[in-house]
Amino acid sequence: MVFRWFAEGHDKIPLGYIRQIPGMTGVVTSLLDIPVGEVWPIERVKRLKQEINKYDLEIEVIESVNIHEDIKLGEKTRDQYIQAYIDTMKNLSQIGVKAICYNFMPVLDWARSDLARSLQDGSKTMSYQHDYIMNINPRNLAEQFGNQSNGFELPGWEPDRLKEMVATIDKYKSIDEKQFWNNIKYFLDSVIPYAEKFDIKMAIHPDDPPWSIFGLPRVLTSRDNIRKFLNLNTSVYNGITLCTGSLGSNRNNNLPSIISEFAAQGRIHFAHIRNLRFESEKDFYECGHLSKCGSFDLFEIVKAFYDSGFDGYIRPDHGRMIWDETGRPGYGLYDRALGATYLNGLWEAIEKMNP
Ligand code: DNO
Repeated sequence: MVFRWFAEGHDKIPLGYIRQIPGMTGVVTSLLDIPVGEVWPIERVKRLKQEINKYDLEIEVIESVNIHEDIKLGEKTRDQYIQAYIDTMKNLSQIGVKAICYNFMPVLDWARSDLARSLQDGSKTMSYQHDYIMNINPRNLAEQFGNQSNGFELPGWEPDRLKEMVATIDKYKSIDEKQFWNNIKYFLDSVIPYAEKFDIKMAIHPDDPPWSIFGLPRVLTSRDNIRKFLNLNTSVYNGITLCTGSLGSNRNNNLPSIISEFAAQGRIHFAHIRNLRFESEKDFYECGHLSKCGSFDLFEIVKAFYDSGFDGYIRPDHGRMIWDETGRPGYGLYDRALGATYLNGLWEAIEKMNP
C-alpha cells in the first residue's frame, strides 16, 4: 500500500505521519517544479529518495512524469521531448523506481466543478456537475481551481500548463481521434523499449471524467478503448493505472469485470481505489471509501484485484476533508488514511477467505 505525497514544499503532510498509517510501505511522488518536457536531474531524484527512505518508506512509483503537449499533438518537435522523457526514466530507474503513472489527456488533466463542496456530515469534498463543466470556459475553471486549492498547485493544473491553455486547446481542433491514437502509439513505441530496458512499468491513467470536455479528444475511457490502447504496444511494460473513480464515473464501465480482464493479463500496474456517489447520470461527488457511502461495491472491486492475482501497487485515492483538516483538495491525510485502512482490511479478509 502506497500513499500519494507531493514532496517537500508541495505537501503539508509530514512523511513521519504517512509512515504511521498501518501497512503503508511507500509514497507515490513527483517533482512538481520541473517544467514538463525537461529531464529530472539525477541529483534531485537521488535527494528525493534519500529523504523518503529516511522514514522507512519506499519510492517505487512516480505520479506523474507528465507528457509534453507537442508529443500529444504529434508536432515535429516531439522527438526531443520523448528523448527527455527517456532520460528521466533512466534517472528514475537508477533510484529503483518500478512504475510511472502518467496520462495522455490533452491540455488538462482531471476536472471537477467544485473542490470543496460541503456534505451533510460537515466534511468537504470534490464534486462533478456535468452541465456546469459543459458550460464553463476552461480559463474560468482554472481560475476557480486556483481560488479553491488552499494555495496548493493542483496536479494537472500547473501554471506552466495553463499559461498557453487556450492556444493549446485551439491546436487540437485539427487533430481527429485517429490522429490522436497515432500520436499515442508513436509515444509508446518510442518509450516502451526503454521501459523494458530500465525495468519500469508504464501505467497510463484513465481520463477523468471519461468523456470529452472542452471539445478535446479523450480516449482512455472504456474497456474497449483500454483494449485498443494495450494492443497498440503489446509489451507487458505498456500497462495501465486502474483508477476506479475515473473509469467508474461512466456508469457503463463495469469496474470488477474490467479489473478482472486486465489484471489477469498482468497489464494493471497501479491501482487508485476510491468510491463516489452518483447524484444523476453524470453528476457525482467523492464520498468516503466505504461501499456503504457511495455507488461502488468496494468489496467486489478489491476481490477482483485479488482473484486476478494482482501484485502491483495500490493507493487509496482522493479523500474528503474531515476533522477540520485543510490542505490540497482530495489529498488530505485523515480520510485517505481511513481509506487505506479499509482497503487493507478488505484485502486481509479476502486473503484469509482464500487460504
Ligand atoms: C488526480 C490524479 C491525476 C493523475 C494523473 C496521472 O487526482 O488522479 O492527476 O495523477 O492523471 O498522470
